[in-house]
Amino acid sequence: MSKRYTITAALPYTNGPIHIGHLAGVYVPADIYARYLRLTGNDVAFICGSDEHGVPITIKAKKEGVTPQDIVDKYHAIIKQSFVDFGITFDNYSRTTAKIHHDTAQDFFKTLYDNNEFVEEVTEQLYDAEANQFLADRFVTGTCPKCGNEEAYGDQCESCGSSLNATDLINPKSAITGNVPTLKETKHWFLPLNKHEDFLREWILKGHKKDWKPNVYGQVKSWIDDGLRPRAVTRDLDWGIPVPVEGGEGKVLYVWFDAPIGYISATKEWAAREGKNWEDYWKNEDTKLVHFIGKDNIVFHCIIFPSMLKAEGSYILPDNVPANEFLNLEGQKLSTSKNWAVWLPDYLIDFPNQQDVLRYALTANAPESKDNDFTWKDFQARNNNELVAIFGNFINRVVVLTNKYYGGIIPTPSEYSTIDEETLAAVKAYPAVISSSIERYRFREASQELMNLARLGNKYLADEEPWKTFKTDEARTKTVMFVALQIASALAVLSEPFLPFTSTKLKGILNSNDNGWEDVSTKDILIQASHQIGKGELLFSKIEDSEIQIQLDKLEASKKANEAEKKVTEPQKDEITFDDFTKLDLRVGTILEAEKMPKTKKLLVLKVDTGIDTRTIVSGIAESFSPEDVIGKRVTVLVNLAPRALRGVESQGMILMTEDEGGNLVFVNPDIDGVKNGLQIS
Ligand code: B3M
Ligand code: ZN
Repeated sequence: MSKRYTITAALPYTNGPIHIGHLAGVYVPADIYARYLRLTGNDVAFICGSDEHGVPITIKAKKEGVTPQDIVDKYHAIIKQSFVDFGITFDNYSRTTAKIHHDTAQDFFKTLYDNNEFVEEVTEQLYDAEANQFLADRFVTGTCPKCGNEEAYGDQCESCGSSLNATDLINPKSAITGNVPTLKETKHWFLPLNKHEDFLREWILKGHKKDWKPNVYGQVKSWIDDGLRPRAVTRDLDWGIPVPVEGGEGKVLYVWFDAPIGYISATKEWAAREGKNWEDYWKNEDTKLVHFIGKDNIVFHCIIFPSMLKAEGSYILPDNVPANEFLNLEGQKLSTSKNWAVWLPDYLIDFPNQQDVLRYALTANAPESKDNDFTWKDFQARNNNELVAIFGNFINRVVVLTNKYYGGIIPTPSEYSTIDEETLAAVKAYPAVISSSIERYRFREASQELMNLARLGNKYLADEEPWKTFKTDEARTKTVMFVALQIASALAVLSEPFLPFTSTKLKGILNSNDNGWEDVSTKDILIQASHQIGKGELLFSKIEDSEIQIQLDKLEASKKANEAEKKVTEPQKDEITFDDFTKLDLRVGTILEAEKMPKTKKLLVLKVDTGIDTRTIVSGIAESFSPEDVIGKRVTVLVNLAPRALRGVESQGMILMTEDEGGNLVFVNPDIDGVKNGLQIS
């Protein structure tokens, strides 16, 4: 029986592209769920949009010397397009700078204000006198009072997920100037969460939400048990939605007050476009509201937003909030600021038309109950050992043999054998098996069940060996190929939520697109005898080590850049006199010969023409340069350094070197062509 669903996916901040952590945590599972619900005949509103307010955007704008609007316009377009290219099927992807959102958020605030749902209070807030700026949210960092994380923000600790007031932070520091903030009085409107504690306890803890994932239920329970406090829902900022009441001048709505309302405004925008009634999706008790988010957003979607909806009084509440944990990358936390990420736009360029490979790898390895790690090796293995070797291999054999034996015309089967009956019965069970996993938000499990169906197909062919019986038993071969084509047709349907691009390709190859999800379990025949299928194409191609190495090299370069960035500039050494300096005899020279010092990793033995003489100099550059690299190089030589014996070789001087951003050694080069060796540098 068809039901109505409003599915929301966390609104990404528009201060950078989408990366694999966002995809694994939120957008791929949400898209699998939305596709599945549509496939099974439900009325779905799949809603998202850009979260364009908030401090991170103003910090980035300041850093780049542009306006916040420039930043959000840039990244809204990049993010929106990358979702389309990756096959994330939002019914509407809106943005919170849209007028419909400003109006919706201000109306929402005004309703709560008029109903006295806020506490209006003048309190002392953190202030940075030098920046002339109140410090809230990411404008201030400090130690989390709950878990001791020293990089907690003014509104939230990403380590333990706690929502904080800036004044809770221990040893707060301004993110603008680094100064220690002072306190300054200012008026804000507070949502008294403590007033909603009984409702939240009743709604969530009194058994209603036992079907929420343990990681979500556990976090929410601990917050409620710790006692809820009023939360400021306005800010002294100039980027955001103006507070629409008397005394709100110069103040904006707190980004986490306005952003969740973005789900509502985006639904309104979509409903108006589609001629639907948006209230069916937000105010009808028959509608199931599901929020897909990462674990750092649990408090906002399970405590704050439901309290807002409850206080407003006319909205439904979320049925489930299946938050995922975090995805790490090659054993390290994903980080936008450190460029330690796999960015979706880059992936789409590096792996063209391989969206499904990443969708599958991220789903099969999703951080559904605990943080998990993405490695390029696992990505390669999922592709080569499962998508190519199991799913693709089965389809390829079925299509090639049908074309080879019957010119692509599906043969008429004879009587089924027991194994045929059992195999077809097993196929019919898969829609329910996969549905059960999806409906419990277990997408990893669901994706493996899909792969099991492909395994079933491979086993059937391997056991029945039509390539052998073709010569001896025509009738049997036709039956086996007919059954195998039913399995292929089932895969074309059931793969759609997980591998949408592959499903479309496979339906094209089979020249069949008229089976629905339920048909796989109810129809005896999914694809008819005498039906003409296509020639076929490889659904997946092997990913070579060299392609993975390119990605690993990219990450290595990021790591080096981060190390270089972290590299503090050495403080100046003790002062010397001019006389001291004149003691240094620096000359232009040329490296004539070079060889590795035996049994050492770092040393090259060089023959250097200093213009005075040709001398031996031992230099610790072998890890950055091969001997061939340096022969003929013009160098700066300190020639009057006392000779030193290194591994039995006397080194008579020093070649001047430094390090580049990536931490690689570079020559301090006299970049003056034609300068004779021996000329002094002073
Ligand atoms: N913009 C995403 C984040 O915290 C945040 C989600 C808003 S959903 C209403 O990374
Ligand atoms: Zn914490």
